[in-house]
Amino acid sequence: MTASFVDIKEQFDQHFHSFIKKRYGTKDPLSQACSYALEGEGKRVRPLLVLLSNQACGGKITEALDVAVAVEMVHTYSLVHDDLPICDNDDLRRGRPTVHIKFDPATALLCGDALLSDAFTLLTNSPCPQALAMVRELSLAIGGKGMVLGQMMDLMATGHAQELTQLDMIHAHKTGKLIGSACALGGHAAKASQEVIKHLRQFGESIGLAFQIKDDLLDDEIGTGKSLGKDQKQGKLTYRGIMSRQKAEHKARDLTAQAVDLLASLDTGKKKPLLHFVETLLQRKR
Ligand code: GRG
Repeated sequence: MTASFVDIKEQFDQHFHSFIKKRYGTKDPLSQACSYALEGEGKRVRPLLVLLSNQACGGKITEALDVAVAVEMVHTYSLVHDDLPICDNDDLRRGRPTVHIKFDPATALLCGDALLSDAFTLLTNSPCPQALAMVRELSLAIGGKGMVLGQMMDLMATGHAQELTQLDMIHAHKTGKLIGSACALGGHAAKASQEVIKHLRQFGESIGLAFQIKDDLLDDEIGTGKSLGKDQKQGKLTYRGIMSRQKAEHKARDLTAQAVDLLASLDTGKKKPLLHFVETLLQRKR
């Protein structure tokens, strides 16, 4: 039977909170910081994409829950580090003080490091050889050829004249790679074929770019939970900075349609909650 989005979200939340309690439930400052960072009210887009992609391939949710948690830990690490005074210097994240404000910058740095490493420990809970393939999938997506490279490209571009191809390249790495790997990891956990995993990765990368465009559109509106319009104020390249609202919305819609086409070979009923979720990402208000 195909589980609904609400069922999957409930199962993830339950698993996630019991993991946090078990792993970071002690009173030491590092565990407290990790627990605080993970418990912030995020949208959980990436872990839900793991679980929905896994279901779209006919996988069992019980075999993908730890994988989904690992992906949210990596995402959280990136936010904790990105908020630090040496990077974006943000004091608000997910509607409350950032980790370095609540604790201190050194603790925030170590909290990000711990979340990143612990995420890989969790991936190795999967049976071999999937565990190895998953470690490779995630590390390639977030390292020096993936998300971190995207962050570096963003830093180098800040304050300079910018164009669309450069912006696409930055966000394809900074946002798209992790989201692409989240979808691919759902396929790995379901023991899908290499061909299906490749299509899921490309699907997620396109969705990731569409997600970033939507994020930029929301950045000049109220209620995203981060400092309002901060990217634009810092001289950062944004889609809204170089194209009209209408064009940006059109681009996000085109990318999503292209992504959906990549999943043509998957069972219509099983992929329905995934496609519905992707549509809600385009319509989201935060
Ligand atoms: C090593 C110092 C150092 C920094 C690395 C790689 C990196 C930090 C940062 C890149 C991550 C980043 C901030 C990407 C932007 C992508 C994005 C749209 C983030 C917000 O994601 P949401 O909206 O957030 O899913 P929630 O809070 O809902 O999970």
